[in-house]
Amino acid sequence: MNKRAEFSTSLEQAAFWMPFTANRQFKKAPRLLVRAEGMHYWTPEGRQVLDGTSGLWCVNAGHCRPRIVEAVSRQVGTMDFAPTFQMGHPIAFEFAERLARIAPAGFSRIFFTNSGSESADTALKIALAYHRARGESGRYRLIGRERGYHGVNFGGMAVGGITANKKAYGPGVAGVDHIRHTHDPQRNAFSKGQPRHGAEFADELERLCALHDPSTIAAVIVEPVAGSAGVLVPPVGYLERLREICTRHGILLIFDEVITGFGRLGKPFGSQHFGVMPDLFTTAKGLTNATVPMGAVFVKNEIFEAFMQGTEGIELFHGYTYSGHPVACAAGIATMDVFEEEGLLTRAAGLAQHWEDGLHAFKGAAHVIDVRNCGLMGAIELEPRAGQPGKRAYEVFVKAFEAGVLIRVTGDTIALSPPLIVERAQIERIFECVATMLRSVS
Ligand code: PXG
Ligand code: PLP
Repeated sequence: MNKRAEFSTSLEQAAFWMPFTANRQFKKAPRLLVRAEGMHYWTPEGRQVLDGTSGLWCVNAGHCRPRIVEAVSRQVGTMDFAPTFQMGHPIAFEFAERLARIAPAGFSRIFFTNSGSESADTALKIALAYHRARGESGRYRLIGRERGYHGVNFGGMAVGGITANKKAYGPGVAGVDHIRHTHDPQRNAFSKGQPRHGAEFADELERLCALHDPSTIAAVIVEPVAGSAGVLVPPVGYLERLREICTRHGILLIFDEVITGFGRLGKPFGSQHFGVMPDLFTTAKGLTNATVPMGAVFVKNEIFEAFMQGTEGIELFHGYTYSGHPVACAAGIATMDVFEEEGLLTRAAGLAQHWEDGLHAFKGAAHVIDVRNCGLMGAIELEPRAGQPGKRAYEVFVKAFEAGVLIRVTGDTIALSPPLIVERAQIERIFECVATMLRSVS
């Protein structure tokens, strides 16, 4: 205990190289969390912090849910690990069945990974191998979208479209191109839910088909709602048009549902919310309520079947040591139990209007240049301070944390995504805190 307390006050020489963090800045003035339960975290000093971001968009059922904690403890003491290469354990099969039950019709094949990044790379590899298995190995191009985030591994980074995440790492994967993002503040600022303008941005895919020849394109990957880039909601008709172009040219459409999956938009998956079905979709985060790291790629049955032809042998040369890890599966099954019992995969639908009204009350507030929302995802975009991009929002984040509310900022956008167990009064508290902090920054 003493050791831990000491720890919190002297991090300047800490060994931990922190991810996506200004290490020197953070270690001079650390913000630490040591305990969590339900909607809250606690700091080492015992201060309670309301979680407005589900950790990192992942703790969909709230923190330290006893049922999940117990399932994990039981599994770790029963069988800590067992291989899934040429071996199996029942719990991985059971978890896949559970997932297939809540998946959209026709998606009953599931490949396990350990993160959203691994899910993205896995989905891209399945897409390439699928075409090859069907005699179309000329389909090798992968298309992403500007401002897309598909994790940090080489495949996901390549199709991703956030410049800062790519610029240090060289040319990356060959044969990758991008369509434009859908953000259009001139026409769509302060849209409630899906913006009206911009379905035609999907036509860029048609342009890339003409440029590269569609028979060279394997897959297109997009987030149904772009999360990391600041909650960019697809314009009305946009996803439908992407779907139509992909179908017409035999291109696989991959939805990255790492954030939109597991109830964030008020349906189990974003595809169901928007009524547009991909061919594969990636998940992670909410899959195990983030209790144990895990990801999963959901594959349309026809795609799986294409691999199950010909001579028997390993059909897909791909997998992780921890694909279907028993402790992660135990966490996942217990998570599905909690989701089901509490109706969490659809609970956001009942809160969405209240959420939207509260968020859009920020229109006209100091510094606010746009508000975006979808399900229980929300964004308040601030005017950047001249010559200091991101500074103003970062100050709001620090002050909100000090006042007991955890929010997330990306650039000058405040992103909000509370656990799906959130109560209306807690939603008010989050908005009130943000409003107060907005008034207090220059
Ligand atoms: N795809 C999407 C759509 C994501 O949002 C990943 C893939 C990668 O998942 P892993 O588990 O490898 O991190 C993500 C992750 C943020 C933030 O604040 C978002 C993510 C991760 C960390 C921070 O926007 N998304
Ligand atoms: N590097 C080495 C040397 C390995 O032996 C392995 C797995 O056996 C890996 C990387 C990949 O690790 P993982 O399967 O956990 O992704």
